Amino acid sequence: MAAPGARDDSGRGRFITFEGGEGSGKSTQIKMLSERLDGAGLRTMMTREPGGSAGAEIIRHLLLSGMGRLLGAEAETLLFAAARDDHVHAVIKPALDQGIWVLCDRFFDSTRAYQGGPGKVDPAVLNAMQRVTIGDLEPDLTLILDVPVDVGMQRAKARRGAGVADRFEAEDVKFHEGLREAYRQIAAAEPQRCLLIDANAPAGMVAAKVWRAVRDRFAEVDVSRVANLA
Ligand code: Z5A
Repeated sequence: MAAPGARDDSGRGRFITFEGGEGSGKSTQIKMLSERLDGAGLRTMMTREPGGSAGAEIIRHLLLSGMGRLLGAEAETLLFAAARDDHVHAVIKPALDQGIWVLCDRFFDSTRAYQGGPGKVDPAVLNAMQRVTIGDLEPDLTLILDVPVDVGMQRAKARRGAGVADRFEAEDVKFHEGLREAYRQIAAAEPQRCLLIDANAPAGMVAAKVWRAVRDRFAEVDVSRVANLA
């Protein structure tokens, strides 16, 4: 994990994860950050969980269909862990080793928030799975996008249109309130790694906060190369 403002000359890429509830705007912000980092001359890769590798994308399909839920909370959590194991070993670690900055839409904090929060899976089980799947790989920075539940659900509903809600979108307001609280607790417990960002604002304003956080954290980001974006 990077200390604020620290420079890493090892040649390894940085690992930045985005977290938040439904409709918090993670995918939108990852794209905007990726463009800025590319403009600063850094090589970036966008990826997501569950999924991001061939094996994990198959498991994603199962999970979002609701199949995992039928197996029970622990077994569903194991499916997320299996997907993460493949993603970490096949995609994330090799990219970081090549000096690529990996921007990941959800990572282990999603398991902590969804399965450990309203899902009520025992933290000891989550810790054990985390040890097996990611070992000592920790994000250098985790940006948690915070929006009121009704705002997030409204955004997701508008995007979905006439489509059917997936496994997690279909959960009730109480579930999503519990999730928001779980993310707030994660941010409070790990202030060195995590930053809670108020994402209830136009995308451009949120992107400016994200960019500031990334610049403040990583001395390798050369803002002088990014026209109009410093
Ligand atoms: N899950 C889990 O339980 N355990 C785990 O370990 C992991 C995941 C890894 C994956 O869903 C589900 O798996 C997820 C948690 C669970 N469940 N949920 N819900 P997914 O990958 O299909 O979707 P998601 O990760 O939840 O993404 P999302 O919430 O649906 O979207 P988002 O990436 O946060 O937001 P977006 O796509 O950027 O924006 C959503 C819409 O809002 C879109 O139309 C945008 O144009 C609009 N938007 C974005 N930003 C703004 C602002 N600032 N203002 C207004 N409108 C905006």
